[in-house]
Amino acid sequence: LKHPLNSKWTLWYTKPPVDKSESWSDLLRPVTSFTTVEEFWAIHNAIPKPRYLPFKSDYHLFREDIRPEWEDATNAQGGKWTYQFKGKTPEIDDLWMRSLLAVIGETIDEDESEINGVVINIRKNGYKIAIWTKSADNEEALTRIGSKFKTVLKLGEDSPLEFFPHSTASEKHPQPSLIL
Ligand code: M7G
Repeated sequence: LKHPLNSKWTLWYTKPPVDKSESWSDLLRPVTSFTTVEEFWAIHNAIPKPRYLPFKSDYHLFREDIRPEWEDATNAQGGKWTYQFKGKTPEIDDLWMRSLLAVIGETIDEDESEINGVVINIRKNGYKIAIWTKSADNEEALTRIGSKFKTVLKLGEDSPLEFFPHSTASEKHPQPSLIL
């Protein structure tokens, strides 16, 4: 018996650069796609968990036909709710799994089409987990999504989640347009 998900999802991986000649698009690759809960678990159990990934790598899980890039037509008008975990964060694998389940299970938003994907960045100064949305100006929907995402990430009052429109991605010091 297979339990179908509402969408087909693709997992992407960004590998760390070996030298400076490699561009963003050289490093980003689709890994695999799935359409059922059972396929999700088989993949999740087979691939390295975030705490085993090297610095400067990312996982991206996006809905079918959406590339995990600001330039993608479905992302271009959107943005991301993001949180930076400082330091070692031993529970990061669990928080990433909770984020994946919330996104593929569509439990974060009743309007499922608002969420495009979810990303984890492995960086020297800590992990970042972000949910990418289709729009950046629908404050009511974004606030609803952000509050649920805070629960998924187990963030308290003193841990602000920040929303950045992708239109600010190329700025040197982008400022969040919403904070929860
Ligand atoms: P990051 O991985 O979002 O955050 O961006 P970081 O600063 O914590 O590492 C790192 C760099 O990757 C950016 O400065 C861009 O050069 C490149 N990059 C990341 N993203 C998500 C994109 C994207 O969507 N499109 C393009 N063209 N470059 C990107």
